[in-house]
Amino acid sequence: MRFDILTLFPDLFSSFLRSGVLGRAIGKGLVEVRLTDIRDHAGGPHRATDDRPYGGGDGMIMKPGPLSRALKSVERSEEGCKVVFLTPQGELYDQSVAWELSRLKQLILVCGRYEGVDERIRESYVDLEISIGDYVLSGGELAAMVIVDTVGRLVPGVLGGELSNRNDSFEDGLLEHPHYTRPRVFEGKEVPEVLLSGNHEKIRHWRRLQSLKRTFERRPDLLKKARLGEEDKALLAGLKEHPPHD
Ligand code: 9D3
Repeated sequence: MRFDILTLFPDLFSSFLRSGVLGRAIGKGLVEVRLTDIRDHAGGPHRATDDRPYGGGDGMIMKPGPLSRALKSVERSEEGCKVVFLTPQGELYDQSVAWELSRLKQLILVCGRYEGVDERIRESYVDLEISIGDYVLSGGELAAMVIVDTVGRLVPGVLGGELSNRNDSFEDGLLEHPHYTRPRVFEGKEVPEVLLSGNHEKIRHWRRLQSLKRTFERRPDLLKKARLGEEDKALLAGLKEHPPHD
């Protein structure tokens, strides 16, 4: 899968793209990321990429010319290519959107800066607008990293030896159970007995109950969409009957 990122701050991406799961996927050629510096497509002696808003008001707007030239410079795959604009006004991003995007061959991610982008760019070039959440970023770059990270790990082969997506938190819509590693006693706190029992059926059951408990307590909104089996529903009914208070 290929990502093309259009940005005024390409340097923000370098360590991100070299690190961890994604860095390895790029090294293996499973994921390709190309950066386009929008300023390289700016004209005039000052290479301006922003200008004042028609109608007046505070803040600056990204000029359409440099952005459209940057977009036209990107080599496009014949099929399975979408232009995504990162904006606070976009569709709220979640794991199901990540799965949909992972079916594409190429994503062109447009990062805005300043107060916004000339509306005609959205009308003429943008297929999809995405927001990563209800908080204010300084620009689209962090959102683009979120998209590349989340979609990149869904590309077949990227999560080779690591945890598979099936077992990943959120793939069944629940929060994860608690995790423990050595030592068995840390600052006076013991690892739960059941995890040392060697009884894998009991461990599986305990972990599932912890997952349901945590989701019930912290993110009850997730339970509506979660993929629950009959055993889960029974455990959940028990939790609702006797709410946990530890
Ligand atoms: C002053 C009015 N602001 C609207 C809340 C304007 C504005 C704020 C922040 C315009 C652009 C931005 C920069 N944000 C993004 O480019 C962005 C973003 C975000 O701020 N939150 C969540 N998702 C995203 S995706 C891109």
